[in-house]
Amino acid sequence: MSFGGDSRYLMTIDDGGKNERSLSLVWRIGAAVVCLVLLLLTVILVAHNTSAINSWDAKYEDLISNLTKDRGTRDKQDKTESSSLTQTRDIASVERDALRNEREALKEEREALTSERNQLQNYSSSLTKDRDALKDEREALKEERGQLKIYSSNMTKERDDLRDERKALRDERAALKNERDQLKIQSSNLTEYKGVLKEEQGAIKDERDALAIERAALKVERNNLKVLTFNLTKDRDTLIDERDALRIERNQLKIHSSNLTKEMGILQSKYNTVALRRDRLQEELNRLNLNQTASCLPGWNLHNNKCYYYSPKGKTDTWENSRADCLARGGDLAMPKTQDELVFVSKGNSYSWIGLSDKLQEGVWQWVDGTDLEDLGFWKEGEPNDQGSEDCVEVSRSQVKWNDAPCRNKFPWTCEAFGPGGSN
Ligand SMILES: [Ca+2]
Ligand SMILES: [Ca+2]
Repeated sequence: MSFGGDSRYLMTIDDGGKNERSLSLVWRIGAAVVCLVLLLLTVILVAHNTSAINSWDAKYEDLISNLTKDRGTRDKQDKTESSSLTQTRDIASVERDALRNEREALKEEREALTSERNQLQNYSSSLTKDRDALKDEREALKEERGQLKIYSSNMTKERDDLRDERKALRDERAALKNERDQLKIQSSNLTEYKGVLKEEQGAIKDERDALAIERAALKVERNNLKVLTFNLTKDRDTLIDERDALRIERNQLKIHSSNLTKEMGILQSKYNTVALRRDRLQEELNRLNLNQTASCLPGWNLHNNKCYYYSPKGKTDTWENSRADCLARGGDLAMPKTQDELVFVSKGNSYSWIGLSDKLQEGVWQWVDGTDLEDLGFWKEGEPNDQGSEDCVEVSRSQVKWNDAPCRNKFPWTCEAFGPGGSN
């Protein structure tokens, strides 16, 4: 079936309506309305064309009538005008032919429109069927709409929930914005603080390096101190041992000192006795000097106003006994304090005890008159050496030098006493 441009469109809709029932109801109704409008317009156009043709026919007949009426009068008036009219008539005839052709064409068109109208009527019948089908579909759609309403209600509720959620999210976003701003401020502060920390870190690194150097130096010092401590510990232990030994020795010396003090008291008493005796003898000697010429007692030898007694040949004794003999003879062991006196004292015997000892205090040499040895004396080379506790002094004739020897040894001895008119 063909209806020109509009007909193809309608056919497309028709075929679509048949094949695709799922198109919307509104679209189908609209298509039906458009088709009806087009049918109405076609009918109106056909009617109008028929009317125009009839009008043209009437006009033409009127014009012929008029021309016929005027032709008699005009033939008489002017042959030239007649020619013009003839031309006009020809033109009118041509126009009439044209109009007739047009009328024929319109007739054909009317027939075509009539045929089209019939086709449209058929199509309308088809559309009526479609409408019924669409009504059924509309009912189905109504039902679907009810379901959609329920769905819409649910969706509305869900939408409200989503709105609430959106509101909550907006609030949360606002809170997050505030938090972000605070974090920005905090970040700025932290950046500044980081700068400060970096500077501080640099300073700490320098300090750490200095401390590392110092620590290395301290380690070396510590090791040195360990060695020193070890040595000092050894020294301390040694000193402790020495101290203990010295304490023992000190205690022994205290006992010895106590004994010596007692002995010194005894000796001091003896000395006082002897001194008293010496004074008496001195007085007697002075008395004798008044009556006699200068001389020593028999057995004594005068030298530089001092009298010396040599022990008899072959007789020997300890230092103490030798001194006791001298004291008994009114003198004491000889005290050769000069080279001249030493020579004189030494020549009496090959060896002789003299009145010098360190019996009271080791190393402190003292004459028997209680005075200390104040000069270097006349010691042999290497003496005094206290070899085997030597506290008493002897001289030899061969060397004319002093030597310390054990007091218990037995030697000859030399005594000394005041000389005539002099003092010891
Ligand atoms: Ca000694
Ligand atoms: Ca000696």
